[in-house]
Amino acid sequence: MKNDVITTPKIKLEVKVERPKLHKVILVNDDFTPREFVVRILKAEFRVTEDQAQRVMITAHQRGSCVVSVYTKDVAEAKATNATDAGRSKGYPLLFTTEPEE
Ligand code: TYC
Repeated sequence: MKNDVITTPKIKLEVKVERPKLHKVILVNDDFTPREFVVRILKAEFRVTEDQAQRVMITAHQRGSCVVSVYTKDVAEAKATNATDAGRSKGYPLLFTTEPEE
């Protein structure tokens, strides 16, 4: 007993928290959806100003697609679906897709 050594266990707990990966919502150009309708949907679903909506719409129109915004996966997918459905309900082929950020 007299030679017993009492040691304190050295246990280090490391907690790693990773930020959830953000997902881009992308507006895809088409030849049929009216420009004003695209702008209206951008403003309603993505809460952007008239100016920002115009710029995103024109960029997609000229380059084929444009990133609208980034959100967590669930929010990005829900917004892309809602915005695409809004076009579909009017008979337009308007399309919003999502993809993870690098
Ligand atoms: N290209 C369409 C037109 O000329 C307008 C448009 C812009 C449609 C962007 C979709 O993602 C889009 N009426």
